[in-house]
Amino acid sequence: MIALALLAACTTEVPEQRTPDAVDLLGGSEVLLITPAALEEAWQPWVDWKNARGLPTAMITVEELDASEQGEDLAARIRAGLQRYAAQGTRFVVLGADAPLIPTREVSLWADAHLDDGYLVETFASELYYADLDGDWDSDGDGVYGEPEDAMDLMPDLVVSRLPARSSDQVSGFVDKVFAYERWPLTDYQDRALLMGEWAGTFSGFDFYSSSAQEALILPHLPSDFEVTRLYEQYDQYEGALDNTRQTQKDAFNRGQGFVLNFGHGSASTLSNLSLDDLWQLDNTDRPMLLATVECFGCAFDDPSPDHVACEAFVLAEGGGVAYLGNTTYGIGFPSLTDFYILFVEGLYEGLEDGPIASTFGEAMVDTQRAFPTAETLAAEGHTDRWTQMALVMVGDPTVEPWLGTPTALSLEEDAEGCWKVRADDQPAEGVSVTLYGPGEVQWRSETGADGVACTGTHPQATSVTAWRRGAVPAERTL
Ligand SMILES: [Ca+2]
Ligand SMILES: [Ca+2]
Ligand SMILES: [Ca+2]
Repeated sequence: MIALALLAACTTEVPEQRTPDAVDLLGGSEVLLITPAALEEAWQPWVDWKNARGLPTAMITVEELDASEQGEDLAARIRAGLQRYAAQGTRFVVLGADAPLIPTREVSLWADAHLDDGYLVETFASELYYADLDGDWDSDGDGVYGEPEDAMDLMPDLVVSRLPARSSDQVSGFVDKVFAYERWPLTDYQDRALLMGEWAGTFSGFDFYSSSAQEALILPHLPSDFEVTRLYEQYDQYEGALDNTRQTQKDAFNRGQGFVLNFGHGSASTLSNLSLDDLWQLDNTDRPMLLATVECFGCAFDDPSPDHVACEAFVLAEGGGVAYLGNTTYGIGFPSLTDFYILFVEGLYEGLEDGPIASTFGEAMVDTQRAFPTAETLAAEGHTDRWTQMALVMVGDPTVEPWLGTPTALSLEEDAEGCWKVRADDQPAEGVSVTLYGPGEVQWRSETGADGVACTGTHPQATSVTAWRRGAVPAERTL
């Protein structure tokens, strides 16, 4: 079933002077969730919530795309469907299951990563296949995708993330965690950040520690009022930093953090010093996190072993987080990923190149993928930018909005008939999106003016009204 969320085209009850407030969302959904039919029911509360809070979200099954699209295999048919949806306005895609329930596209690549013992050569899963919709990823038809002689531009056209779930229980647990992040959040942890650093490698005879990059290149971009925990191997060189151990990492994760950035080594079965068991047992259930890392293989979600890999445990555990950005293969920490993450963090908290701050975690990733390489470095065989672009992967919910500080709380009450009054800290709240939703479709969405009032008209079918604004705990009423 495709649950397309479309606004009713007209309504007579909206006072005339209010109609320009209404946001025109006709023409398609902004978010497309692709799921195996077996997980569709578990995903429905997530789809309902995103629509209710004003983000038009549609769901389609893998089986439907398989039957309706053309292509050499299932991955190609899914990509053909994405090209069609993108043309209709879709910006975000969630691949709602683990591989191979939703297949991967394997690419073969080498990179000159300045190793003493040669080049990196790997075949790995690249989710960029679903995000870069231009051209043909195997234009020479030799069955090897993503080669320099194939014809894609390697610039993402969609924000793509995957929830590597294999069961309805895993999807339901994840949806609960998204609700804990953005629907009913505790408000005591959003202004915390965690930076982790360790010995990175030896370059030209010198030992290099990534704490120096965290201190000089990342820390200055974080909001000055954030409470930043710094876990470094060379902690004694930085005032206030702590030793980067399994125990200090566990403690910092269990407290809950708004944002975590790890410049360190990794594997499919570890997240820095934390084992898979540690990840499954994290108890920050009510304080879900956003995490980004340079680690090698931390998100090799296509690993065929029956165990989930580290990034999967992070998003599927009761604790952990709602989004993870990392690598499906080797991560090239220096220079490409360091360049990437300097811009990524700048985009999150200050805005890239004096532009607006990133709206969502997913857009922060894609905006940075568009900014950090050039067309020339992406096209150059063996270039580390090309590798990094194809190895980066996001798991979890790409539409979550990074918290910029402690949330305010919204309140919502009916004003005149068909109009809603929204307050934040007892003051009229401007620029709040007010959405009437249900059953199965958005009935109307409007935005509050300076008086804190938004008029939606009356829609007898609607089952909920939700007030949503970045940085605030949303307010909901059942109708
Ligand atoms: Ca090829
Ligand atoms: Ca492209
Ligand atoms: Ca997997």
